[in-house]
Amino acid sequence: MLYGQSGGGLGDRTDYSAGFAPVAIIVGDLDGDGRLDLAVANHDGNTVSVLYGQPEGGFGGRTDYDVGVWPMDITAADFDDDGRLDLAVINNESNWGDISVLYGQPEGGFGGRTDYGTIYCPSQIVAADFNGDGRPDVVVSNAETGKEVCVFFGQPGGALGGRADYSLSYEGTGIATADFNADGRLDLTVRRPCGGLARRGENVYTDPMLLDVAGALEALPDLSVSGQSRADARQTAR
Ligand SMILES: [Ca+2]
Ligand SMILES: [Ca+2]
Ligand SMILES: [Ca+2]
Ligand SMILES: [Ca+2]
Repeated sequence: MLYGQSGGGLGDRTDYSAGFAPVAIIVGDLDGDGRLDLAVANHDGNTVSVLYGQPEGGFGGRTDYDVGVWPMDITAADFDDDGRLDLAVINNESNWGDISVLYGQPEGGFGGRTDYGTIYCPSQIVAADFNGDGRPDVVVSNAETGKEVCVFFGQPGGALGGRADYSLSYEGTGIATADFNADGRLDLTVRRPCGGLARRGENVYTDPMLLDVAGALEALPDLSVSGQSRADARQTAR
């Protein structure tokens, strides 16, 4: 951690312990005390480390929670609408890819872990309310063979359901959300790897980076829905 200094710039580094092979980190007030906390996904440790912000500054000792095998990315949202942030972690090697959700507990900490099967080899997870029902949803991209994204819609009570898989025409790994067409509904972008750079081998990309916009999961031209029709998927989304 490098803290901002009053005169500008960043101070000397302070190190905090995480688990084995940390790969992803998020910042949020996980215990609701007004101070920012950290949650770290530890790839080889199969854990998440939570470090709480301290009154005097800095972070306290970590608390580790078990997740699936080879966690890759982490996000936070209040999935069960109890006012406490919950954690969602994608695991690369659990059942060929799953999501572990850990719910914030009234007494502090996280529990009630629930795992959901997702697409093969997931690499990134983002939480956002795609269908505008006030409950956070999640979208997952995958690596290596990543020509698809998977969306789960938040259910009453905090579960993830209504899964819909969307295939892409390219290996898309990086995902981000914003209302790109200003219609009041969140859209989804999937980054095409290598962008304008050519890559040698089987997959050679020479086009500029594509920015595909899905108008509330409806309008992405080269997005197709597997396992259900677009109309069904839109209905699911609502
Ligand atoms: Ca806090
Ligand atoms: Ca919660
Ligand atoms: Ca939602
Ligand atoms: Ca939109």
